[in-house]
Amino acid sequence: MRPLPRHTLMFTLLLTLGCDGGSTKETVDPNADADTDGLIDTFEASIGTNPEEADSDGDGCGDTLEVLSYFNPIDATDRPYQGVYPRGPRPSDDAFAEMAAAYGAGFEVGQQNTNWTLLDQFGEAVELYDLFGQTVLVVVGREWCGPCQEDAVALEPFYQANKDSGFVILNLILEGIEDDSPPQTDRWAEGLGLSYPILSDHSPGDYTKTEAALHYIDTPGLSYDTPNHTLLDRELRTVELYTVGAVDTAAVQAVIDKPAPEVDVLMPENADALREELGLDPASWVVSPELCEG
Ligand SMILES: [Ca+2]
Ligand SMILES: [Ca+2]
Ligand SMILES: [Ca+2]
Repeated sequence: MRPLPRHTLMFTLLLTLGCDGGSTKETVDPNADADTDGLIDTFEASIGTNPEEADSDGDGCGDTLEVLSYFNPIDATDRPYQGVYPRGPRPSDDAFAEMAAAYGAGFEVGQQNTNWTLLDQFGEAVELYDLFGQTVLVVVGREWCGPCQEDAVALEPFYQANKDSGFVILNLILEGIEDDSPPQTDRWAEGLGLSYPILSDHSPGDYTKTEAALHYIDTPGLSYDTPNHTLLDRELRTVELYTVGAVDTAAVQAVIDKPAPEVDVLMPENADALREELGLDPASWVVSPELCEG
């Protein structure tokens, strides 16, 4: 064996002398997991969860489940719920900002859509940016509008056939069964047998001032026909804006068939083992809310 160079030897000797004063040394276990939830303390520190609390935000869903299924473990309003829709890894805010800078931020064709949030038929918030990685069809309708009902019903089997491939329909409802009345999204979903997100986007007296629907028309500020459709690709860029009438499902299918973009997210090294323990299907983004308490 080759002898160590002298200066290294000296250094080692000094280091040993310096550290060993005869007292008991504290050993730090790199795999320590104080709350025994499967996420080691150092990983929890890196994602901001409490290493001594298995459910950091107290929303009934363990940190491990939330991390593995792309929910926010330090936000109690964000968790798997009754009407949960598949969710994939979400880019960081910085990554979204970079995409917006590269493609332009807005709603015109080719642009990176700006984020928005609306409540669904279960009263849960659906945020556009949580759907990154999926092909999104925004469908705008009104409860009193017959063609809107027919369109929504016609889209259900297409949604069922493609939702596991990363496709989601966001059905924005502007008005209820009477002109300018608030929509009842649960009534719309149940009455028509729809399983995709139905979002209330009501703006009393002026539907050109809605939260999201007003972005998906070609001439902002003007009235819009329903049903209308806007197609977003898996990076949430507008592919086709405001088409009125029946959906061209072949065009939608072509976008669905494109692969999902890669996203850098922090995952624990033992993610596969933890998924198996929790009964999560690694090939699917769907997570059962029954895995949470309450
Ligand atoms: Ca832990
Ligand atoms: Ca939680
Ligand atoms: Ca949470």
